Amino acid sequence: QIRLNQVGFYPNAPKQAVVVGKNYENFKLIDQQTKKVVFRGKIKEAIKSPFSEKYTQEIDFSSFRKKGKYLLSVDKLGESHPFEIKDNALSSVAKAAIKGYYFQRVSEDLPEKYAGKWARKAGHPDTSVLVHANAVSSNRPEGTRINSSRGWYDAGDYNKYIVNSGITMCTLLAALEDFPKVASELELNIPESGNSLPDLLDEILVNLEWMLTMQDPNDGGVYHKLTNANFDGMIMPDKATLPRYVVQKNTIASLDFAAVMAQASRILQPYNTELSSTCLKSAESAWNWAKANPKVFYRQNQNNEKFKPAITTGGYEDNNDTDEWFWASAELFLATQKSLYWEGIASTDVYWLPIQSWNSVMPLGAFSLLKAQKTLPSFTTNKMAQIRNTVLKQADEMVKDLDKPLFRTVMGKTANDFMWGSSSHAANQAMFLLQAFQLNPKKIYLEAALGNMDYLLGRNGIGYSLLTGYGSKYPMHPHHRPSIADGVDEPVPGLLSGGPNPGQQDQCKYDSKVPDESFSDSDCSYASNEIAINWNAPLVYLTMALEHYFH
Ligand code: 9MR
Repeated sequence: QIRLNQVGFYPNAPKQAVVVGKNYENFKLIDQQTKKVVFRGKIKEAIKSPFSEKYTQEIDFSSFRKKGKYLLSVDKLGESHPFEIKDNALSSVAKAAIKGYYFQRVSEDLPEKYAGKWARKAGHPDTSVLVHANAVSSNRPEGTRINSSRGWYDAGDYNKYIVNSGITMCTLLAALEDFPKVASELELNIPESGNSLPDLLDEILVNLEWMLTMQDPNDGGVYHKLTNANFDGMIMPDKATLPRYVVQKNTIASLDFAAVMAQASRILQPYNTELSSTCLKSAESAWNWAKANPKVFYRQNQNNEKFKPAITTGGYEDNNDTDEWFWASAELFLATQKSLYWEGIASTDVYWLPIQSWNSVMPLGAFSLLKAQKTLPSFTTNKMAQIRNTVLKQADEMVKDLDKPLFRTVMGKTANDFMWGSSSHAANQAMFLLQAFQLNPKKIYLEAALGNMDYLLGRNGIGYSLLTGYGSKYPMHPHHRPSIADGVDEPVPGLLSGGPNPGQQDQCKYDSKVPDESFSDSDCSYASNEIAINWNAPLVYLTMALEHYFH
């Protein structure tokens, strides 16, 4: 009943825990080794949940800064999970969250040397992928096969989706750009470790290479996904050998691709000029395709009425392309300084920004523009002021009344925070706050971001650390095919579970319908306990940021 970050606290940062219940009065901090009480304090007054009959009370031991291994003890209740106070308190989490991508690699063996007991054979060579009937073009008639090898599996399934790779790659590239020193210090023990590039970049390149193959070289259009017709069973990747297809080129996929490639061309410049210019060319031709083919949306069911075989895997359908135009415009403008790309920014109102997600990418463009604002020409000044004010105004709104929410976190102020992939929402809120912090270093933005990290590692309504392998209690049965089929008890480590989702869009047994508790640690629960590349990415950004600011 004592909910707290089960991994670690930085000596110089806030330290909070939350007790579920009311009427508790005192807490003690106990040194795990000596069993001595090293700190005592009063527990704060109870707060009633807006979602249920639950009460919570806050414990604050921020002023205790001595490094060591501890647990909290609450009179009449018991002890918490153990945790550490130490420097680089979250570097193990940062490494694991990036290494999670290594475990998602397609088309290559994961030998024991890098993968430990989760070693496995390569799955899905993807060297002979069919162009689906809904994706044919004059240069690639039906039956054409293309090489579209490598990349990462999207999630618990074995398909590869451009739209979702979009936000994922952008977020990881931003982490590399914003925290290069942290990146250079994180050694992941992947096959490329020890080459001249940071391991994070090596890992990013695996998926970048794949993404480049998803563009039709003839016209620049980008396929929506590389997929089976139907989801594979719960088998290991090398046993999954059904035919693979690339499906319909469309505007959203092309713009997401254009944005990532433009951003990559900018960030890769100092590392690999040749790849950087390839990326820029690909970005501009994808943009040109989108200009010539506006409002071509991916509609799986409509396609299935006309084309065979029917495709029933993840849809990633998005009806609104305004944000993708904004994002691609921003990245192409930053990469080329061509004023034609500014038009997409100038013509868009940015008086409000959602928290970024796979289908809501305007913030991604805003974040990149803001970072570059000092170098931008004067005609951008008014618009940039608007974007900056919006980010700061919303960050202020997010951190308001932080002593009121149940777990004293930005995450969970409202029931709407608990959607499919709610963990990524918590991490993305934190990333949003960190952009505000970079604009105006108000402590509260950074501390609120840390609060959401604590949420992810255990200070939450379910008492789980949501990262597999990290903390004392974490999901043991994520909806993740290799974790299910590999015969190893422990799930593949470093994967962020989706988290509480009262939508419960699967057929699993849940113990609660309450928004912040609606979670099922069972592998059938793709709606609350799947993992996904776009969920790990903001966790990577967040942990790298915290390592940067608190070390
Ligand atoms: O993350 C996606 C979530 O926002 C959607 O509500 C959900 C249903 O369409 O799909 C999620 O994405 C899944 C994708 O379609 C297929 N691979 C697994 C993804 C995570 O569950």
